[in-house]
Amino acid sequence: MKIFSGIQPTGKKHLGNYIGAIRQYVEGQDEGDPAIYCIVDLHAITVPWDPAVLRSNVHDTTAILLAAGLDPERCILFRQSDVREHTELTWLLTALTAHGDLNRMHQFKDKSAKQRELVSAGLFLYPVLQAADVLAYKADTVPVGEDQRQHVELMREIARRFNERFGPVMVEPEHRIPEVGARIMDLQQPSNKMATTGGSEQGTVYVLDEPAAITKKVRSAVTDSGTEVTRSGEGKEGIANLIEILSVARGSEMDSIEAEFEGSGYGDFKGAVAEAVVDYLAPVRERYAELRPDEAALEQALAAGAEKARAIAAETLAEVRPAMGTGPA
Ligand code: AQP
Repeated sequence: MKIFSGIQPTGKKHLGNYIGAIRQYVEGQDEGDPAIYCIVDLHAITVPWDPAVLRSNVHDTTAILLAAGLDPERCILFRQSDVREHTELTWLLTALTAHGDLNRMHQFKDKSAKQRELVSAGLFLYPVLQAADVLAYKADTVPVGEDQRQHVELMREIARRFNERFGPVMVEPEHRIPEVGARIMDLQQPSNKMATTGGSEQGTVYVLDEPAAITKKVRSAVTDSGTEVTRSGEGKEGIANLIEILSVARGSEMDSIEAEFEGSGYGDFKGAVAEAVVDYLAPVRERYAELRPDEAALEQALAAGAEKARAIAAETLAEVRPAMGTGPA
């Protein structure tokens, strides 16, 4: 099975990114043949950015992924802009993508509504670049959080359209969305997903947060006026989110967590969640501190990954160009 997933170099990755995506990447590296993970710096320039910060954020994200357990010997980890085939394939795929479909993408609607200055054409084409990322490797599995479901559906549609028109070159990828933790919510606004943009600082747990900060954020999470640690019932979004987080952090079933905290009140429960999240993220934070200073080593890992990635993507493009009639026959 070929696995592909991309992650934005937004520097401060949060618990939602970790539980929804990074955790799956680590698990996928022994299953994937190969497992390919891409730091998508070209996606990051679809909203306002600072060039120096972007470069530094790529290093931050690389170090977080390595600290979380990605091993460049067991997966392919690279920077998107190092493999030019992604941009070429994006343009070729725009010819097969309906403008109306891109207009319907929730992420475009949300992010364009928030832009104060320029709504870039890149933001509109974001899902096509994402389709090119995945289709260039003929990946069959795409581990992502729930928010990316619609984009994976679109890349399947683009792959089908390509194959109908030009022959069976593309593989239609399937998303892999985790059963628990696919949509971690903001701790202060539990009806919104935890997010890099638009979330609340206090409601967002960062992978690199110090234990005291994590504890404070979890302890002040918005819940409800009740006392029951249960996922069912009106207004239980906050508690349900904490149950889900605890379930992943501890590796235990959500039902057994509800049973364990029956009748114990929210204080004890939040204390347990805080402790579990601190323990869950501590090894990553510690390893990150060791890895992040050596930028030459991070660049070396990315360059080696890009070479392996390029070899695969180049083969796909060598099939795509003649099929579409671009370049020499
Ligand atoms: N709240 C979440 N719960 C579970 N999974 C999530 N993901 C994002 N938010 C949650 C998953 O993380 C992966 C990487 O996302 P990205 O590359 O889009 O990174 P980002 O832009 O920094 O993450 P956000 O929070 O989604 O930022 P916004 O909304 O500001 O763009 C993806 O697989 C995603 O599903």
